[in-house]
Amino acid sequence: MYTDRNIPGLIVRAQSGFFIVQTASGALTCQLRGRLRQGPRLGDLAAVGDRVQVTHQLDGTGSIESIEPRSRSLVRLDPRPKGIYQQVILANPDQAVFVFACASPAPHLRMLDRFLVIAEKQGIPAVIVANKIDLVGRRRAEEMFGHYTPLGYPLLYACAKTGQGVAELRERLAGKVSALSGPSGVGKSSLLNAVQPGLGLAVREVNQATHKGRHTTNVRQLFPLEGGGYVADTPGLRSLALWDTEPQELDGYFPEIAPLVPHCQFSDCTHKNEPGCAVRSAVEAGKVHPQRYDSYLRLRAGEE
Ligand SMILES: Nc1nc2c(ncn2[C@@H]2O[C@H](COP(=O)(O)OP(=O)(O)OP(=O)(O)O)[C@@H](O)[C@H]2O)c(=O)[nH]1
Ligand SMILES: [Mg+2]
Ligand SMILES: [Zn+2]
Repeated sequence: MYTDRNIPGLIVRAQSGFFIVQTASGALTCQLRGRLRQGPRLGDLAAVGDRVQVTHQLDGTGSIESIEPRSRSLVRLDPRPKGIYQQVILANPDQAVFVFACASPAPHLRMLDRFLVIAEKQGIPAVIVANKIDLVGRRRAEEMFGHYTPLGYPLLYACAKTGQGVAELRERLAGKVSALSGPSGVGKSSLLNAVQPGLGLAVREVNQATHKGRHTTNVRQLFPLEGGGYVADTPGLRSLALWDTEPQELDGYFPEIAPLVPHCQFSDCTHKNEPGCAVRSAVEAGKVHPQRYDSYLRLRAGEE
């Protein structure tokens, strides 16, 4: 039915300039209104997760007339000839679920720490999933990931093969817009298929496991969940953006470090070598995990 009224919708899929917008009366394939596309830009104008206003066109497609400002977003920086392009992985996420495997591939916890800092900076609540516990056992998994629980991040131990932790993940996702992120091959798609068998997401074949760095999941898409809400199965976020972050600002993005900083002897303490550093004392006393402290120092030094 043709109307020239603006109707609200949610972008659930984006590919090559075409957007699928979910509205109360169904899904509509849309393009951006021409005037929105004008001018130079160094970031996605519209992305999955954006709330938009669309109009119906006579040919049965839709046109995106306006895009609501984003409350927050997961962004990947993509260096291009004209500058660094901000690629929006997911706009307006309610939460980020960071999936890592206990083994195969071995957990890259410095990457997890980096993701957590990005989530803190963007104000996105984070959940951690330790998948493939069948490969190491629960005890070993807890040795690897257990220190994240006291930091306030919900931590789920899961196995997409046996279904362990899947019900809890399903509950965590219900009613929210979530991004599932993590390195390639950790089992993000497998877990989502277990959460909702109808999804049928592509999972890497065992004999393709040697194709390192190649992602099985590529399209940016939000999948509706039976329990309400949506989930995006995003490709691994190796280069998730952490830009414009001042070194001191990092203090606030480590929940266990932030409350210690006022107790350092020097107000400009870098928590490295200064006398009277409350952060170092806490590391020495076993109250701050040495790996987290190491991640902190590396991020502070501007390392990837
Ligand atoms: N042993 C074991 N293997 C798993 C588990 N979950 C997933 N796998 C296997 O791990 C491999 C990668 O799984 P995917 O679900 O494709 O991983 P992904 O995180 O979606 O990977 P990308 O899409 O490339 O980012 C597949 O061979 C899965 O069968 C698990 O809990 N235990
Ligand atoms: Mg995948
Ligand atoms: Zn200090």
